Amino acid sequence: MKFLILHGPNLNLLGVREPGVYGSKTLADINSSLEELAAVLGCELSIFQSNGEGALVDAIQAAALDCRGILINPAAYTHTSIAIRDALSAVGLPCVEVHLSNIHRREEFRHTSLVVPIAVGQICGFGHDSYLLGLRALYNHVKNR
Ligand code: CA2
Repeated sequence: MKFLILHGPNLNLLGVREPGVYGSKTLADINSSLEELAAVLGCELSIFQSNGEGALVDAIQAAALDCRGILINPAAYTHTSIAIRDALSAVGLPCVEVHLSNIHRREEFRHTSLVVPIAVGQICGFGHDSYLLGLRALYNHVKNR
């Protein structure tokens, strides 16, 4: 069972810039924790980060070939991207949206997600644990359906 892990724009800067907002863990640290959890669960991951909307759409489309679900932190595209939402909707794979921060207690423009209406669910506010909780939730959802 393989899952696509997608990180959106600027998440490559995690741990490098603004550690006060998003924590000191790097994206590589988060990816290692996800790989460790995947080994425990017995699933495989394909991990991709891009700052480009089109590249994220391409990765979502390609996931239809060999993945059973998508774990995505669309970052700022959460609040703006109809293209990412349409791609997720088109491939029809179960999708879990995650965020490091609690987007609902931040600026009003972060309260809306264009992705969550077509996702299985959303996990936010737990720092890098949001990703681990999200992977467990996605795995359980796919296994039990
Ligand atoms: O809390 C999250 O995970 C977000 O998806 C992070 C996005 C933000 O636009 C969303 O509203 C919530 C921003 C990611 C930017 O990451 C940075 C990391 C280090 C330094 C600067 C930006």
